[in-house]
Amino acid sequence: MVKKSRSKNPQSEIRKSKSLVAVVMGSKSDWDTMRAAADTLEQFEVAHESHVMSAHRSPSLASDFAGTAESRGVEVIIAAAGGAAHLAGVIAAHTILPVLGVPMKSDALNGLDSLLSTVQMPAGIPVGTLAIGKAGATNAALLAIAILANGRPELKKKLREFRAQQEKKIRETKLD
Ligand code: RP5
Repeated sequence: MVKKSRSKNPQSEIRKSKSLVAVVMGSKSDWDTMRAAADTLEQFEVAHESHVMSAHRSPSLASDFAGTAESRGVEVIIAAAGGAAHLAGVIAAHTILPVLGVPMKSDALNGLDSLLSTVQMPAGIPVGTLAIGKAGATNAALLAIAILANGRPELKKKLREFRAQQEKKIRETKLD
């Protein structure tokens, strides 16, 4: 396990001791990038957990994890991998939870291999694929939060505030 993160406020439903979002990645080498997803979830105080598991190197760990995630209270899974990036697809094959895939930037093909491996799922087993690298990691977390926000007004409010802050920054940007 890379990191287990819990929320600070026990009052709220989204901050129960259970993780609502699981972030999984094929290798510890993905963590530098995937930290952006965990940090974003932390910023929104969404209970989450992060683990390393591989579709190729530890296939039974990946399938066991995905097969039990729903019963443990997880509502969205973010899965990141690079190269022949099958992790998100394998996870999605073992659960009906929404799975968001993040292609890692690879040495050989700059992440194009990861992108195509993650995005080109056959009809019937969906993986919502985000951008390559850190932007994808951040956006996977934001999308997970948007999914959770359906039925959680306090999260919806935070998302609106986040968007408003972004817009304010752009509006206030001055060039030399
Ligand atoms: C994938 O292979 C991982 O997701 C990682 O992006 C890539 C390289 O892994 P390491 O060789 O760095 O462990 O499974």
